[in-house]
Amino acid sequence: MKILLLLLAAAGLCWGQYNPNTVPKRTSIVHLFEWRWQDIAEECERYLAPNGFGGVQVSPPNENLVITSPNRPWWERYQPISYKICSRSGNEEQFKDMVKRCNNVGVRIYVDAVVNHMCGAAGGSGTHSTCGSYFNAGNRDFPAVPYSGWDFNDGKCHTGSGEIESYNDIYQVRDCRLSSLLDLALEKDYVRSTIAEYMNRLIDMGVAGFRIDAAKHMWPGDIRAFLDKLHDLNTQWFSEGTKPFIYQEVIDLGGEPIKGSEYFGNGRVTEFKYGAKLGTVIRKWNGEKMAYLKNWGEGWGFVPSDRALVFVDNHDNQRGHGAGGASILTFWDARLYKMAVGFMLAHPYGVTRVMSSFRWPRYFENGKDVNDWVGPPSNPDGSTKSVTINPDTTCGNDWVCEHRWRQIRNMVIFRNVVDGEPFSNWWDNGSNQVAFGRGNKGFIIFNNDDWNMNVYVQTGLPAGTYCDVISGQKENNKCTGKQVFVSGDGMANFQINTDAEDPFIAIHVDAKL
Ligand code: QV4
Ligand code: CA
Repeated sequence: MKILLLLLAAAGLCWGQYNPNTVPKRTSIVHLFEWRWQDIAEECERYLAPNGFGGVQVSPPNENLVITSPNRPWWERYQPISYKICSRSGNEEQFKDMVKRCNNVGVRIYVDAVVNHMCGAAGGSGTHSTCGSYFNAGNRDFPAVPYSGWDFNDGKCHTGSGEIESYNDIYQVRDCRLSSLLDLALEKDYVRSTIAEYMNRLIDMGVAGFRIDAAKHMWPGDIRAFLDKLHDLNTQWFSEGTKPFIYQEVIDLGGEPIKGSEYFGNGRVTEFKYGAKLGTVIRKWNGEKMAYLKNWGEGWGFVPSDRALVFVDNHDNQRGHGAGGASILTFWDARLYKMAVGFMLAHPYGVTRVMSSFRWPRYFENGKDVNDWVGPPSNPDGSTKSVTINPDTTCGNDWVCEHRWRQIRNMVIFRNVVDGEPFSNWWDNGSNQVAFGRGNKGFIIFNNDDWNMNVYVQTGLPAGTYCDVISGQKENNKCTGKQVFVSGDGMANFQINTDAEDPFIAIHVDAKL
């Protein structure tokens, strides 16, 4: 009996942490990188809810170091000074208002939790922080938390520099400094409790889960320890006993001793192989072809689907930070990017996250983007510019808004329509023309070959006329783009020229005339 109860408790504890806590039939998350809380609140109401987005990953909301050299880089937000909700995205009132308004229209908020470290060792001392809290990095003094010298790993790290010098040494990776960032002593109950208190304040406001930044640099058991202290989600929007969704940033491309699987007990992990491999395939590098995607997912050595959080690019590797390398596709390669995102959203593997970026003056010198640091569109006083919406529904002020691109938005809807349906009716030409369906609800076909495609394939869909949701969509019972005719036996003809603007077609039962 005791064992049974323990098992039930364990199962109960585990379940919630893998589930994004989205409302039914809303399956994707969008990362509104560096957006202001006010803009996110409006986006939830005017765009995300009406188009079936499940939730938003927001940039770190806590107080951070203000860096002026270079001038206000995006990465200053990964250098915490305190856990006050106070950043370039807005203050605590604005954050609360966003969480409430998004939840009220069924869009969840996930917070990027930076809890492995505080600011860099050379962060100086003073009040140059986003809320003006005093700190002294040299003395390890962060009175606004408060943390002091005892709360850092200086004594525990055994490298000469105090930095992580080798990713082959699991002790260095966890106990030494990542890029000089002051490493918190997470084995201390005080530190664990302080982190849990910060996360609980956010949970009580209504957030639905967390991205755990730099999870690889924390012991899985230490993460577990602060997760065990977390409240259940706010019952104003979630049913009683709901645990926060947890996805941990562990970059495991293979070849290092630390594996993503060590973190499964806490929640999902980011599967970085996904975007790196998909980019390689769609770029046709290293002899890869789309035909090889037939067993995409675990068949490619990825973590189990129910443990994966996946994306084509993220805020790091879209600009050469983090991992993935040159194969990563981004909005800068729009045509290939839309194919990759389309493939991801059609495929059943993992919880999917769509990236939404800002444009920056990308400039390569010797293969490196020297402007990889440039922060969000901002005003002369350093404040972040608002996201303006153009008459054609795209965004202004240098916000890229990939999530508003018709092809991507319509594939987010596709994923909702086919939710729970099996991967089916795979077809390929042995090269880069491939197709697959999701049960009898949806079907997608790609031509990434250098020649035109004209094929009859089995879609698995009921007979009828369908609107392609890539070239257009269904509006007033008409198609604004291409039409596809599915005959009584489920077969359909698809023609995609190699120079098509978007060389793929997707149809689903909600876009049937
Ligand atoms: C540098 C040197 C130090 C030196 C110091 C002196 O590296 O050795 O002592 O200057 O001043 C920035 C700078 C970096 C600087 C550091 C400290 O780029 O040059 O140190 O600040 O001042 C983001 C950026 C980092 C940035 C960091 C903090 O990507 O460039 O560092 O924010 O501002 C690994 C990890 C993975 C990580 C990934 C980038 O396993 O966890 O690297 N990804 C996450 C986030 C990422 C963030 C962090 C982790 C850190 O997604 O955005 O790093 O929170 O793969
Ligand atoms: Ca650490």
